[in-house]
Amino acid sequence: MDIQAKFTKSLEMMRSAERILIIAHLRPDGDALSSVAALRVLAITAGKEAVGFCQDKNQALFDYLPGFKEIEGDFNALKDKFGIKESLRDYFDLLIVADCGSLARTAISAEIIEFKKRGGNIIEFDHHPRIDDYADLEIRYPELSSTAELIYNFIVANKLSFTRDLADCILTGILTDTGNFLYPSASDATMKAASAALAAGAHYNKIVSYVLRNKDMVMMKMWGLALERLKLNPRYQLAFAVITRDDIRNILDQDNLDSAAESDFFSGLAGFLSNLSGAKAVMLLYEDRRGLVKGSLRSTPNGMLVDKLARALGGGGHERAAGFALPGKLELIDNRWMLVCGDN
Ligand SMILES: [Mn+2]
Repeated sequence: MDIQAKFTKSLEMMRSAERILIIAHLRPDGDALSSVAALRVLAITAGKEAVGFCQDKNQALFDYLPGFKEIEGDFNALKDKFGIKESLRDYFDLLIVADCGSLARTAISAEIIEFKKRGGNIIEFDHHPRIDDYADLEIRYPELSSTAELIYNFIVANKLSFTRDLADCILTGILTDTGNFLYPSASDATMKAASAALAAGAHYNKIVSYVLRNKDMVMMKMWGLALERLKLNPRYQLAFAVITRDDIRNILDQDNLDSAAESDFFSGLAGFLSNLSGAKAVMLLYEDRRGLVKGSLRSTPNGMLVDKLARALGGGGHERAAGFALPGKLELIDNRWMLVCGDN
């Protein structure tokens, strides 16, 4: 199915539903909250009952988004409110999952699988690479900057009215996931979506200041550590930073967090590091919780193209943003970081 057909079909599915639950990832960021807020506005405009949900939503983040207060942040409270005893299917007939990457990041994967078993429909809107395959209609475009940009494309493709409320959502999601247009994920199409949002009256100053301000504490600490570790290899003009499993555990322990959301902390970090002058590319290396060493490569402006290096290491990506994952560990040997590959 091509993209236009997917957008048409998803709108048809929304229109033929009655009660829609819209879910984004736990500990939601600006793109997750904006996606839920925008889809909720679109569903309500289509005459539907629409409920938004993000587990552990922070009440202070992005509170200007339309319907922000109505987005549920606690699954048990949501169940009580809608009298859900056995399954989400007791009340809802359509689920829309946005910006989640994996099913686990919804915080309610078992409930979603149960909903599907009982004949409920699921649409997925996402810009992360696919991890789980469960949606009846999957609209996934990893090349897009943000789920908000994807929803903007949905609005345009279906010729829906792009109101000021929707424009606030779209601009918030784009600015969050591109670090205010600093990361290479911001393409010319991203800029066009953002400028359409401005033309539709999005509150630019307010949104920029929220996006700059609302950095999560754990994310700040990870970024601080990466900046402290940043080194430049003068021979290749390659800057790099190394974060080990122990480092990550230390930071997560201080804030009592499990590691489910840690990929969020690193998304954007390599892009931010690529602002370093004097380097042609940056490489962020970290040990993930499954025993993989992950490498994120970003080209600096006028820098080297990084996709070849990523591919040589078994990964892939674009010329200016690429990555790889290898089983192994990062070890400091004779004051040099080595990637020691495992045999699994
Ligand atoms: Mn996102």
